[in-house]
Amino acid sequence: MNRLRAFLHESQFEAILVSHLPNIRYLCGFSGSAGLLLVDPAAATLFTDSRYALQSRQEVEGARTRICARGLIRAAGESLRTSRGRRRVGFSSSCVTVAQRQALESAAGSRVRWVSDQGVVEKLRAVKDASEVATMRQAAALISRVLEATIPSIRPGVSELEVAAKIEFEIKHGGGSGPSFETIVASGARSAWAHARPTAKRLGKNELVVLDQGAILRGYCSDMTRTVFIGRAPRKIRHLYEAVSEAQAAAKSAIRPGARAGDIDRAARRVLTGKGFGRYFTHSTGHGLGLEVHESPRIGRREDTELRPDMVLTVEPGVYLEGLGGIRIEDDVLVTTGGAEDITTSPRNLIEL
Ligand SMILES: [Mn+2]
Repeated sequence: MNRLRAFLHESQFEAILVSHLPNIRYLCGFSGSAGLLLVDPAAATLFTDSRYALQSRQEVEGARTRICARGLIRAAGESLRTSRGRRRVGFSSSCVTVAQRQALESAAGSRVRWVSDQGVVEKLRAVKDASEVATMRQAAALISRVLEATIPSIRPGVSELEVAAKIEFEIKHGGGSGPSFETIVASGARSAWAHARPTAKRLGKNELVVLDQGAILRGYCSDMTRTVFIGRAPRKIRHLYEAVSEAQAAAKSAIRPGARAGDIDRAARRVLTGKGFGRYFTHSTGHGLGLEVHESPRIGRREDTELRPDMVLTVEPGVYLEGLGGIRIEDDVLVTTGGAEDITTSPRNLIEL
């Protein structure tokens, strides 16, 4: 909140209306599903509804709470009405719909000028504090244990959905509040779909299986992918796996404070391109991780965000060949003063089952 107020001052905003729920949680601790947080230099007000009267009393710090009976946008907007002068108020242009913007304008009146907040809270969130880093280490350790507990259930005849159910059971059994995204279990030719949903398809012998899973622990996400082979992997699969593994190692060793996000992506891409597999690497190398499973910074080709200590990123190159299948290896990495540290710990070699 203090860092946000410094931004208000520098950017000459009189207030900022925070509407993205993870940003609200980050700033004042509120984890409910309906809220708007108005922050000005002197005070902060959380607008929520009666379902959250008790919860907000327990969770909210650094803001007062207003329980609204007739709509949060209306209450927040009306609180900004002013009879003289103009007020410059920041809002999140990437999270507010056209209809919400119109409702805000009509509640706040024509003297309020709505200006994009430039994603300021997302930028603040990219660098984690010590307690966030500690929680993220635990979320990463949890998903590593979940995979270990799941490996024995990965065998021919078991469906992708059954494996996904086992993963999600283990997440909650291990103390996580749930998966941080829809668990991916994709086998055989389906593993070439980078973002496949698990289906009733049964795992078969001599198939690749991509397992991409994440846990939420006390609000913070982990995200880890491993690829296994059911049977003894043929030479071509081993060769592809080694290439992805080398690309991942190259990306990790490019991570250091001051490096640009695009440098990390290019390090991974260079390895795969050098081996002739560049065109099968169809997504970016990774993304920031925290209260959301995808957050700032993106680790893509054209991203120039400078990496800083205590950012947490995924590093997840992959190759996807139609008919043959896909291979992806993903870890969560903490940017340190000297480079990068893996916080997901499952073995990275090709597991043959
Ligand atoms: Mn990921």
